[in-house]
Amino acid sequence: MQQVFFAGFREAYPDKKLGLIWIDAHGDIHSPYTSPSGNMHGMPIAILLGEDNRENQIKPVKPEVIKNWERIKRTGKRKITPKLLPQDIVYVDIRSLEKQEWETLKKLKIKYYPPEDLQKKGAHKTAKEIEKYFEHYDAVYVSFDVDSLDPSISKGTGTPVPGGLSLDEAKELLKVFTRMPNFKSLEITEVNPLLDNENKMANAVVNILRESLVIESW
Ligand SMILES: [Mn+2]
Repeated sequence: MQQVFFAGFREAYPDKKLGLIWIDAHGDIHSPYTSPSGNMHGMPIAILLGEDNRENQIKPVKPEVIKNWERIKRTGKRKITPKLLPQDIVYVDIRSLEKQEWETLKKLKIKYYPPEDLQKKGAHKTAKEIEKYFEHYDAVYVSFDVDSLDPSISKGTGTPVPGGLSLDEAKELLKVFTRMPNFKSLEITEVNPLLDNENKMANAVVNILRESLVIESW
C-alpha cells in the first residue's frame, strides 16, 4: 500500500523535488525478480524507484506478474515512473534486509542509518542530520513502519525484528521530522491488532503521535 500513498503524493506534486524518509526494520526494495516470498509488502521502494534489480534475479517470473509489476510502477493518472530517485530516500533504523537488498542499497548509493548509527549519534542528532540533507527539497514524506520499534514495546505487527527503536527515540525522530519546514505527509504502517495483546501497538503509536506531533487538541 505504501507505494500507492506515495504515488498520490507524486501526483499532487508532479514537478517538485520530493524526499522520502523511510523508518522501518526492512528495506522494502525487493522486486518480483529478487523476492524469495513474492510478497508485495517487501517491494514499495523498488516500485517507487522503478528498480527491477534483474542482476540479482533468483527465480523466473511469470509474464502476468511482470505485466502487473510494470503497471504498478506507473500508478497514478500521469503514470510517472520513477517516482523518486535513489538520492531522494533516507532509510532510518533498517536492520533486516536480504543480501540482494543490501547490495541494491549499495549499488544505488542510498543513504541509510542502521540502529548502530542511531545509538552512537542519538536520535536527535540523526534526525537533525537528515533534516539538513533534505533542506533543499520542496516536500518531504515520512513513512513510519511500526516494526521499526523494538518488539519489547509490542509484537502487534507482521514482522517484528529485535534491536529496534525505543519509544523515546521514535518520538525524538518524529518531533524533528514533523517540524521540518518542508514536511508534508506522515504515514504509519503495519499496526496489526490481531497479532497483539491488549492493543499495545496501537496505544504505543497514539502515545508517540501525541507526544511528537504539533496538534492542537486530541
Ligand atoms: Mn517493515
